[in-house]
Amino acid sequence: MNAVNTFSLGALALALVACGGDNSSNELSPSPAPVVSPSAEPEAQPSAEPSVEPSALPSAAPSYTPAPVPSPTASPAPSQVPVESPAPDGSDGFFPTMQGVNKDAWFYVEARSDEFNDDVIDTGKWNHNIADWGPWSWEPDNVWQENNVLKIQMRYEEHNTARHTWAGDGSLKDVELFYKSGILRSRSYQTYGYYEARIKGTATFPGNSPAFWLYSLHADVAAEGLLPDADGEPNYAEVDVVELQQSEWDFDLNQWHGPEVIDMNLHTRVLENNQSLWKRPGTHPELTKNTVHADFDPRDDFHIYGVEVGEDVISWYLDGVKVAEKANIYWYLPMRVTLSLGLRRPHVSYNCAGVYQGFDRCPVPSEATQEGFPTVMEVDWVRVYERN
Ligand SMILES: [Ca+2]
Repeated sequence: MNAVNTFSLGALALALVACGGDNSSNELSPSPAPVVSPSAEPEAQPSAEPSVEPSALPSAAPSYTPAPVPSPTASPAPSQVPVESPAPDGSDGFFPTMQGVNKDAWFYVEARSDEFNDDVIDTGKWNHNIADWGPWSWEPDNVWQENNVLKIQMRYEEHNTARHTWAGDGSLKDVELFYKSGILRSRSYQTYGYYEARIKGTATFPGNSPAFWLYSLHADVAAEGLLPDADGEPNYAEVDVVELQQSEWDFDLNQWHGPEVIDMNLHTRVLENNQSLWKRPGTHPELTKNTVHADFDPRDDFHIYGVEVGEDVISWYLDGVKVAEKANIYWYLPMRVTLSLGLRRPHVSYNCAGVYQGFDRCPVPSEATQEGFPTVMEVDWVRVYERN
């Protein structure tokens, strides 16, 4: 059930991890191939990492190789897209920002939407105090609202944490980490609907990934009576509305992706022969992977990133224009609406050795730097809808 696929390219051994989360399940379950991992809400057990650590944040970082530095020229010229949001102003209600939308078909879901125009986070609606996921260390003070936007910051801060290894004896090790970041997750869940957010990326690239995504918690799946009891049924669902600035490896061009490359992927774990197996972009691209090349640099301006999760089809939108689509085979579980800033190469590796031996992912002390940090992503609003 390993999410790590190893591609050998001559002398280059690039371990491509679909999207970072996969390994998480291992972190709590050191034993080989757990069936359905016993899971707990992260905040319920602060000492433990989530059994199914979602993946959007950690993403497909090719693990450590002599990294060609992404050429600055790869970034397209600043976008010509108007900064002005094409979204409705709210005077007659909010509707999905999609071309040709039928307003009669949708209603706005206040419980999972926010304009972020107040000075404080609505903690009745959102949880921003979530237990750490290994090298992704969440701190509530890295998330705040200011000037009508939500800000999520990643900062350089050396700290130590105790983590269970997932390979070998599963022992608890005290390890040094270098960055702390922030996350905001809805307290309620939804499955089908339209989800969109107006986001500006971080100035720093590469090294971090602003993400807007939906993922299922074990407790919610259980509460809905949707835990799998037959082969082919999922026990985890994740829809990445968008992951920006991931800087993954382009196998066609033999270089790292520039900041204009946007990922809109799916992740799931499906019961097969009594094992819960990952299906992710690295292993199942036809099922889960969308790579979109924008004609703008997401660091320069706000843009609207959206997805419609339908019963048969999942469709992704960029500034109201449909840019990708997948069949919806497994994504029918309840999911939480999430915004976060995840660590990326060169600050995280999937080839862990030395003091980090036994972990599926680990920091890279030789690359740790304060330069470029703190760095901040901004979210003007997040709006969620359901079909009438
Ligand atoms: Ca706002």
